[in-house]
Amino acid sequence: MKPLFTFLFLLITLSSFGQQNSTGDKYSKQDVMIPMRDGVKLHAVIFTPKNQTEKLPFLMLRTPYGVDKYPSPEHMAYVRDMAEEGYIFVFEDIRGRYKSEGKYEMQRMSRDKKDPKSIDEASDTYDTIDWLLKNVPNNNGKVGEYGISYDGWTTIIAAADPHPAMVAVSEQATPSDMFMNDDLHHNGAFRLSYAFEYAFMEEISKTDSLFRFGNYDTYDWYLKLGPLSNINDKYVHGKLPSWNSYVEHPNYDDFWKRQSLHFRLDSPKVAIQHVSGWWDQEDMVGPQDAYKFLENNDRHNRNFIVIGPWRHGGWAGGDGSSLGNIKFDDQKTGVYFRKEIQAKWFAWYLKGKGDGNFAEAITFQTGSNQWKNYSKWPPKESKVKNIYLHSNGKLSFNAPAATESKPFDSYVSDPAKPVPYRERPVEETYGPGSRWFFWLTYDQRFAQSRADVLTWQTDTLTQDVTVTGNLLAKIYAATSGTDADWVVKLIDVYPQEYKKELQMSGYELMIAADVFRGRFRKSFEHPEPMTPNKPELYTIDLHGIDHVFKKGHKIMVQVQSTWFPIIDRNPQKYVPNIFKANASDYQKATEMIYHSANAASCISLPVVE
Ligand code: PG9
Repeated sequence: MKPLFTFLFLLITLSSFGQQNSTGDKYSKQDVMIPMRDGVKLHAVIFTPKNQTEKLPFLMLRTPYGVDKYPSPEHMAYVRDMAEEGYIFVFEDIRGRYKSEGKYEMQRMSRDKKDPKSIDEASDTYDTIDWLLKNVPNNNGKVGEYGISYDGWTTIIAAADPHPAMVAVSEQATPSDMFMNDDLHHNGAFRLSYAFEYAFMEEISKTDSLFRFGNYDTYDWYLKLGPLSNINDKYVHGKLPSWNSYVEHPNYDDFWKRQSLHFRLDSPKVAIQHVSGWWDQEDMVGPQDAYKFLENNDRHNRNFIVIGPWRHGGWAGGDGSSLGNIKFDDQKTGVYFRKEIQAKWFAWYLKGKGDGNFAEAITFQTGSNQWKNYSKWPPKESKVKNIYLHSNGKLSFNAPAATESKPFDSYVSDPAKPVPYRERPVEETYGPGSRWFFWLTYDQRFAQSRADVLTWQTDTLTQDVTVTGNLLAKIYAATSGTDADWVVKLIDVYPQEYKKELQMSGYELMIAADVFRGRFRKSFEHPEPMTPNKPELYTIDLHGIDHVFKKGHKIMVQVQSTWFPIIDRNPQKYVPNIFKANASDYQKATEMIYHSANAASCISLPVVE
């Protein structure tokens, strides 16, 4: 185990911490221990402006990642604009983490409201707010909360059951359902490297600690690991409660449902802004889902969404004019978000400043590289058009005819040689030199050259194709085994000679991608073996995009059956619980992807014409 000195995402997104210089700081810092209803005390740091001239609202962030490292707010890019405006900033260690007392539970379940001593993140937030209102002088009685990822989740959980003083929140990159999407699984396929490394980081001690792989390329480590049972047998010996839960809950049972936002949100009780990144490698779907759940009951028009061209938390630091290799025509999307969206949101709701005029949905449309406002997300204007797979690697808006030359293409998927999810070396997720943060933007040519990855592409586009809204992949597939994973990627292929930026010529940029674990095709609660060689339809949610495939580019689809080690290897032989599979259960299989007239695989694209 080694301490996490460097690479946790917070340290990156908040990297403009600058030097702490308490005498030069504009805010005074106070360390407090705040009592909760069950007697446990939580640690918080409070920053108050040194030259406070009026009563101010609180802006609060609650985190498992340790608040002692937070400098005076005007030194943090993430909140600098708001620090200039003037708030009382509160950063709190959640229960059981860093200097807070009590027991940590990852994504704690809702409390039993009949028991007055029972607690959860909402009650801890409530008790904190109660204490702040009474103990911090010169507050205006209003509270806002914000935060990214886990801190976004603590925000939305508090907003679902709010203290009356809470008026507005900005949940950013919250996970919504850890079995269906986000950090731990996608459509039931287990996010092995993330789930293991994160559980270790959070649960082996009270402070963040990285697992010591002793192997820079963790692809090798995970492959040599063999069956998943070796995690407990050889390395952590039952010490990680979350890992033990993954093993005990391989299907979509009550454990996952009770944790999911779907089951915890009803209507927006305070003004709520959801913030998401198109290339968020951890919790891309959470805010889109949370917006959707609340939108059904948004009677007071309090539910808003912002989606930009960002990695996980990328809006919190840096100027946001590029992401990995992708440039956005000099548009400083991060600066724009922080100044024009986030700061204005809280200024209006907490201080009554500004015009309170917020578009329901704000997206940064990629490809055209423009900010867009919509009155709903996804907007109604788009019309669904299917783009179909054909023989000979062709992709087109025409459905396959009965004369299609062959009904399917196939490949052999070998669990002993899985397709890496990004080019090796696959560094530790949060380890030194990690390229995890940008992997969704990496060039997919490395995968295209493998025999176990199938590729289809259109002719060169003669006009722009604008796709705005939610995508579905509808893939007819069969396996010679009794279980299989289907990974589907929608890719924007840059021109082979891209004069605008020569080094991007031929670049294959993933615009959307996801995985589906075949055993769950009929039910996520009750998996079933697949029938060998029987083609069946798999409908895979590829989520929202707002992207223009430009004239001169091509649209590509890639399909493969491994994405390792972000997704664990499917043994390809059905076993009741993959966490308990034996080494001998992992078997090669032939996978068939259909493109015939009566099994026409396609991606449904919401096209704007
Ligand atoms: N993606 C992280 C996480 C959030 C919630 C639960 C588990 C992990 C994070 O960045 O905080």
